[in-house]
Amino acid sequence: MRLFLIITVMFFNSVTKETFSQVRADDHAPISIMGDHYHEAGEFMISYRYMPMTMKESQLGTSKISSDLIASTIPNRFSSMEGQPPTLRIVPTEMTMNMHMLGAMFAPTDWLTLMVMINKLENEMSHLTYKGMMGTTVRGSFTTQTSGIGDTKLSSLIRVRETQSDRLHITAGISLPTGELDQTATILNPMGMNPTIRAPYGMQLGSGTTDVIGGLTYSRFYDSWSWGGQWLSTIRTDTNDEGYTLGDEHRINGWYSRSFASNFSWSTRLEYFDRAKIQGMDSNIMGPVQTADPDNYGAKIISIGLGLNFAMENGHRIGLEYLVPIHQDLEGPQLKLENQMTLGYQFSF
Ligand SMILES: [Cu+2]
Repeated sequence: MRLFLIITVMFFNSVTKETFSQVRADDHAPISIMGDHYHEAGEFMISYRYMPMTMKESQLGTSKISSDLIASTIPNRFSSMEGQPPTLRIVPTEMTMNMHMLGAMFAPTDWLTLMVMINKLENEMSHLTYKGMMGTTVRGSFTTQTSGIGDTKLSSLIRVRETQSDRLHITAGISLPTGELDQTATILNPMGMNPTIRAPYGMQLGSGTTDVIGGLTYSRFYDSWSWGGQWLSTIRTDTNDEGYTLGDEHRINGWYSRSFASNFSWSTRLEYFDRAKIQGMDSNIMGPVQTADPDNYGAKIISIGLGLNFAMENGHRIGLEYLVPIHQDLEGPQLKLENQMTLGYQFSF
C-alpha cells in the first residue's frame, strides 16, 4: 500500500511537472509582434489576427490642430491648378483600419522557419467639407470606404542563437505588391457635388512595390518572466506604377512578460515606430485635403501596450493586446493615432 502511494505521488508529480514545463504562455512575444518566434524542424503553425486601429482628430507636429484652423490656414498644395482653393477645404476627422491577417509558418530545418502572411484591409475615413473657396462654414460631412487584400509578406526566420534561457533570430523577407492602388471614393466637395475620385494614399491597400523586410529578434527567459526586443524594418526599393514610393518603416519594440496561473501571461510593451513621407506622386490623387499631399505621411510614434496570452498544451494559443500612443510627431496635418488592438489565435502542430 505504502509503495503504491509513493508510486502514485511520484506519477502525479511527474505529470504536473511535465504539464507545467511543456508550455509557457510568455514563450511568444505580445500578439501584435510579427515573426517573434521560430519553430523546430517539421513544425507548422497557422494563425489569424484581427487588428483594428483608430485615428482621430488632426495633429501638426506634436500639437493638435482643429478642423477650422486647417481649413483657414493650411495651404492647398494644388492651389495653382484651375478651380482649386488656396487652403484645404476637406478635413478628415476619423479613420478606422481593420486588418484581418492570416499567417502560416513552417520549419524545414531547425535553423530556418518560413513564414507567409496575407491580409485583408477594411478602411473607413470620415470628413468634414467646408463651403466654397474660403471661410469656416461647414457644408457637410461624408465617409469613404476601401477594402480588399493587402500586400503579402514572405519571410525567413533564421536562428542565430538558442540556449536554455535565450534566443536570437534574424528576419529576412519580401513584401509582394498584392494590394491595389486604384481604390476610389465618392466625396462631398466644397461646391456641394459628389464626384467619385481616386482615394488618397492612406486609403489604398498596398505599396505597389516589392519591399525588403529585415529584422532582429531577441528573447530571454527566466523562471516566471521574460523579456524581449525586436527591430523590424520595411524598405521600399522601387517606384510603383502610379509614380510614388511609400516611406520606409522602422519599428523597435521591447517587452516584458510575466506568467501567472500556469497557462497565462500578461505583458507590457514599448514601441517606437518611424515612417518616412511619400516620395513622388500619383497624378490621380488631387484635392484640397491633407491626405492628398504626399508630404503629410511621415510619422514618429511611441506607444505602450498591455497584453494577455493564453497557451494550451496541445498547441493552441490566444493573445490579446491593446496599444495606445504616448508621443507622436506627425509631418504635416495628419489624423493622430488613437489606439490599436490585436486579437489573435495561433495553432502549431
Ligand atoms: Cu509560429
